[in-house]
Amino acid sequence: MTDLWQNAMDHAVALAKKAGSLVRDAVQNDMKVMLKSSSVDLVTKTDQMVEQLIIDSVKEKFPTHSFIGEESVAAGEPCVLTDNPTWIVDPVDGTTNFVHGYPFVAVSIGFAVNRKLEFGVVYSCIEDKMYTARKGKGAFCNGLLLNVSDQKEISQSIIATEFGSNRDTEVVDKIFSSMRKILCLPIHGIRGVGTAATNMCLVASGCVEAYYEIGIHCWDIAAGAIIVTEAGGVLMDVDGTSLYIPDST
Ligand code: LIP
Repeated sequence: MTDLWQNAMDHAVALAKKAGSLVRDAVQNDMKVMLKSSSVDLVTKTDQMVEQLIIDSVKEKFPTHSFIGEESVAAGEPCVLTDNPTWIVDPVDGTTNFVHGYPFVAVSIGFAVNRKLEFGVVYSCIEDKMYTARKGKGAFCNGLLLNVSDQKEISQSIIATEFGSNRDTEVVDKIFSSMRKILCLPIHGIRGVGTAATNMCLVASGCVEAYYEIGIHCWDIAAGAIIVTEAGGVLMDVDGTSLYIPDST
């Protein structure tokens, strides 16, 4: 049986590579930093240009497909996941890192059909690490098979999280109180590379036992989600129920 979506996945990998090289070239040069929801929620011309490049290419090759992109939604496009084949894209995941030249920036491309993820591509473009996963066919980093950690003891674990872009003191207090509770379990350590997609790929790689973040969006996690599950991991909402990507739109 021909793999219906392999052609789309191959195109996603090629797009991620092309977008990643544009991001690498622009790091620290694209200093036209704009603000979104707060003074620390940054966006640049590169975010917008990369997303438009991906949209134009997808529209040309797959004209009937739908698109959810971080910057399109920020510009007022609807963020609704339907049964239609849908590309869920964060063009520059880790924009703050990008602006500062902090070397973890990812192009994240998820793809869903009938609201189920079919493949995910996360290109950590400064590291030149291409993470990919196709439903039922495993997860890979530069072609090498990925498996999540087999560590069963949280006290022997590293947990990843991020601080997000909300600086309301009550939100910050909640973030730190959660981190304090987890750190004092105890655990070996808390890490975060500044991009949700890359944090999820580190879980899939087995070097981080878990990643959590409150207030994340579907474009941040769609590609990473299938990379984690294809590496043997699980997705969970804060109440312990399984995470359903459309709920995070
Ligand atoms: C980022 C996420 C990160 C979160 C940041 C930001 P962006 O995505 O990857 O996990 O903590 O606030 O949302 O905005 O760089 O694409």
